[in-house]
Amino acid sequence: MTRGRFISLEGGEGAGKSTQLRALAAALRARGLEVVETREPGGSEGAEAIRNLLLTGGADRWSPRAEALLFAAARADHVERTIRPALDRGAWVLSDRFLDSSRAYQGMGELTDSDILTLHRIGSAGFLPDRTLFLTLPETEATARARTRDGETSDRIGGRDRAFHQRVAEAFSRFAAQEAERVYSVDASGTAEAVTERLLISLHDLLP
Ligand code: Z5A
Repeated sequence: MTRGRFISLEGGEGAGKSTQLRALAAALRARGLEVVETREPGGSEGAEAIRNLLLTGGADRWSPRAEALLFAAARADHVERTIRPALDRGAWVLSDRFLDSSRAYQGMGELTDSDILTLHRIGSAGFLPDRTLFLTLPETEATARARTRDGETSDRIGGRDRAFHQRVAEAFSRFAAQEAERVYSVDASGTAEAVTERLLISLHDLLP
């Protein structure tokens, strides 16, 4: 039995990750692969309960340290209960966000990138995706897409200011530059079909 592949989709709010995750899953299934679609925070029973704690409530509900630990705890459960078992039976796992989101959102303030990687080593034995697809979209376009869907409402973290989201985007770009063997930047502009084609090209060498 060949082990499956683990692919994460990353990017800012409104970039089209959820849309592309569904489209990519359909394209991979059409090639005869078993595909598990999952997300973070969440993706297992325990992690979905933690998601609710993380994304609801006031802006200061959690301290930065408590927030980072909750994301790491949710990820540990997700990896153990959902991702590893699926990979072991040969399935491909597509996750809407994973570790790089914690590095970009929680690892550039009170905590550093190295702190987040340490939490990940403790929580999930440093487990990494086979490939991370970073969807890039100009901020104005991403905001317009998110607004079309949500109006003016956003979750606890999505509601942070523009400068915060700019730093997140810069962090993702840095990961793509520094970890080019794993993190691929993919242009998320244009039609959903065109973006899916680009994503498939970025997975070309991994496809059976
Ligand atoms: N977070 C964190 O801080 N640390 C962590 O470790 C993790 C997460 C794992 C999760 O929010 C929040 O948690 C997130 C980061 C933080 N907060 N922020 N920011 P979420 O899971 O609820 O949502 P999200 O991950 O931020 O994504 P999103 O807002 O759902 O956006 P998306 O998935 O990238 O986009 P979409 O839903 O696919 O598309 C948005 C709209 O655009 C929708 O109406 C689509 O129909 C439309 N769309 C999609 N593609 C196109 C194209 N090509 N053209 C035109 N319109 C399109």
